[in-house]
Amino acid sequence: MLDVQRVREDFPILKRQVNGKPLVYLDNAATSQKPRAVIDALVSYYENTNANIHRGIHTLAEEATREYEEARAKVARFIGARSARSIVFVRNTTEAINIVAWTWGRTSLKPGDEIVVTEAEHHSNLVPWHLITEQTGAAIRAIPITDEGTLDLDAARRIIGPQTKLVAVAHMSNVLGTIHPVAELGRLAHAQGAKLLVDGAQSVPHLSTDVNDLDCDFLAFSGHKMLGPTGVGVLYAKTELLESLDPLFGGGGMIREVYLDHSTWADVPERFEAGTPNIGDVIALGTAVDYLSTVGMDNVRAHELAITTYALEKLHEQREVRLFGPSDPGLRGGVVSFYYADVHPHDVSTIVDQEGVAIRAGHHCCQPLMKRLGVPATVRASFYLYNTDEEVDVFTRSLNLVRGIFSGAGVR
Ligand code: 7TS
Repeated sequence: MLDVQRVREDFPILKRQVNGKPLVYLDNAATSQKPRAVIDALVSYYENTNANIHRGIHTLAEEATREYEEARAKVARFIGARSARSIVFVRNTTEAINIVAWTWGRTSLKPGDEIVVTEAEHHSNLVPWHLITEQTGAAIRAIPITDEGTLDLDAARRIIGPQTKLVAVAHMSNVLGTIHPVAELGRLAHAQGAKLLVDGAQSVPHLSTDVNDLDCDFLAFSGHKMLGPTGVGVLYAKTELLESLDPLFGGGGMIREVYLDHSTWADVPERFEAGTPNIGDVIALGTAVDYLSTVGMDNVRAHELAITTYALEKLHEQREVRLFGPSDPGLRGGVVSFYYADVHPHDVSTIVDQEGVAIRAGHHCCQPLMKRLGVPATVRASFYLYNTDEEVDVFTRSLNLVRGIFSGAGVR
């Protein structure tokens, strides 16, 4: 069991007021808050250890290198990767997927090949494929989303075929909260000789993740959504696959030998980490992973399931709310999206902000999904391990303000 009040003590920002009210932070799908340990790790790195890595042989350089590589090992353990060599540090999920597109995709795709995505993908898992299909002549197909907000698996079985070279899918939707059956999609993909890329931006921070269970070829996620700093993310790939790929960026740190007219590459993962990396943030991401591991990802999941169940109940009580996503909380993570009467989601967000409540309104970088849902945008509340039922109450009560302000506009 998770002691939420104790957890909250670890997050300094949760003590602040917004518009004279205690902050209620329900925008965790956009980015998470940071525990004191992560903030301290950053400060400590710059106060005590700052040096470039993998080059100097002075004490600071060796300490910084050791801490950086320890973070890689921690991340590997966190997702069940057999080898830390499978872990490439990048800026974020977006960069990780782009690297796969421009390394694996550029050399593996040709006209007639297909990349299979879903209707619910974040733009980060669509636009890189648009760019690479323009270059290679491959095509994109999308698995439809049912009215319940789940993946249409029958359609997936029809769509994934011999022409499929990659199935690229988010493990958890950042709008609907749906947890997609990625392992099953992986089995369908692998049966056709295709690869599986999992966009773990929303899942790795919230669900216990084991790359062996998922049997994914690539997994992309962002540190900032899992208590870590911005500016650091992870590309995991099966080691043999990573070894088979050429680098995308060239420069210092990623070479074996350089001549005036050509060069040879370092082993993985260094081959994919050209130039001075984001050392301090990587080390602090290692601290975030320590924090989550100590709390226990099963506890994080259980807490989010309980709070999401409660939030769905409270929102169901409001007639004006049109909820999206599966009605069974067990099928979803801690993300709740809805449309409130005919009030534009941006207005809802602005009004509840007056009560100190931070939520997100918009298309959430999922324009194709918005079209599927038939709305321009949604209101979204997203939870993490430090959120409480009382905060859900503050949020749902603040919706009454929206009703009050818009009562002349058809909202009762
Ligand atoms: N994939 C999914 C499923 C996401 O939810 C996000 C970010 C990304 C990829 C991109 O992550 P980044 O760290 O590279 O930016 N999602 C959101 C969101 O829902 N609100 O703000 C960012």
